[in-house]
Amino acid sequence: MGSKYGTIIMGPAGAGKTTFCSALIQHLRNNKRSCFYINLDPAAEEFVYEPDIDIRELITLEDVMEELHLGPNGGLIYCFEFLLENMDFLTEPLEDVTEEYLILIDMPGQIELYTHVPIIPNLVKALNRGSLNISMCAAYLLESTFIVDRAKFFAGTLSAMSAMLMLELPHVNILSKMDLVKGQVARKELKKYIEPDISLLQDAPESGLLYEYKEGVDNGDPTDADKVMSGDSFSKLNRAVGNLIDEFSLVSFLKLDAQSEDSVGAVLSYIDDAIQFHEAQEPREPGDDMLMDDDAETG
Ligand SMILES: Nc1nc2c(ncn2[C@@H]2O[C@H](COP(=O)(O)OP(=O)(O)O)[C@@H](O)[C@H]2O)c(=O)[nH]1
Ligand SMILES: [Mg+2]
Repeated sequence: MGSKYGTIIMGPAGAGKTTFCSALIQHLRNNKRSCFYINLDPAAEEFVYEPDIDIRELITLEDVMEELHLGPNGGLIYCFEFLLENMDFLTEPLEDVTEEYLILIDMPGQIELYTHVPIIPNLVKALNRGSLNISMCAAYLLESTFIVDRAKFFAGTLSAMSAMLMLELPHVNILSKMDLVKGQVARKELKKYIEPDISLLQDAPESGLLYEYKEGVDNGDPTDADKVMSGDSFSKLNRAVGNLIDEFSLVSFLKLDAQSEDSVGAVLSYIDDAIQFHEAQEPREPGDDMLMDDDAETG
């Protein structure tokens, strides 16, 4: 059983990770809970709440790209390899963080980091080693506007699943920016995305998953494309992907609107459950925070 608690917040660029962190910090403050905020995005720009640890004080993507002539993806991988070689930067300040804190780790969005290289698993292992022993869960954000494009949504779901399998941590999937699709998607339709329904991949004429000839653009050779996109093998592939997601029925989503206190609180309660945060807290009486009155019974 760990004595420190945290969550690592992942997902593609622009999914709303940093906004979610800010909303969580605000919510934790409102509920008199402590938080330890770590930024691991070496290209991050601005923060509403100053991070307690900031990778940019160790290394920035800008410097790496300039000095090593690397592109943004290679540069990011370099930053993380550098962090892994200098883990004291992260682990030393964490030694003093106590069990009442929720440690939030705000990650960059490059998808390669989650699906291709074992950098995040190594990072997570380093945070679990020895005296740190952080009980951690992964929160994977996907933005809800993806559901207008089913292919995009399922690609996102697969990347969430890939992160889930690589990390072997309790995992919470989150559909962010729900305010943007509110009123645009029927509840019944939305449910198919919250618990991904493979029929979405099968009867999807408007989804871009079936080939459609468009006037006035270069469609390539329509007979070839037709064969591939509406052919047997393409729908077989779709079915196989759908079944894969279905079999790992672990992929379902919580809905998040970062502007809504209730919504943030609801997602937080799933995270708390996943890391068993409340079980570990000292049992408290309602008056514990007040100074002990001389007359009070101390039992
Ligand atoms: N409408 C809406 N916009 C959001 C929400 N969360 C984030 N955003 C916007 O999405 C953009 C990217 O958010 P950010 O938190 O920086 O994403 P990150 O790259 O995953 O850290 C910003 O312009 C945010 O203001 C939300 O719940 N609703
Ligand atoms: Mg961010």
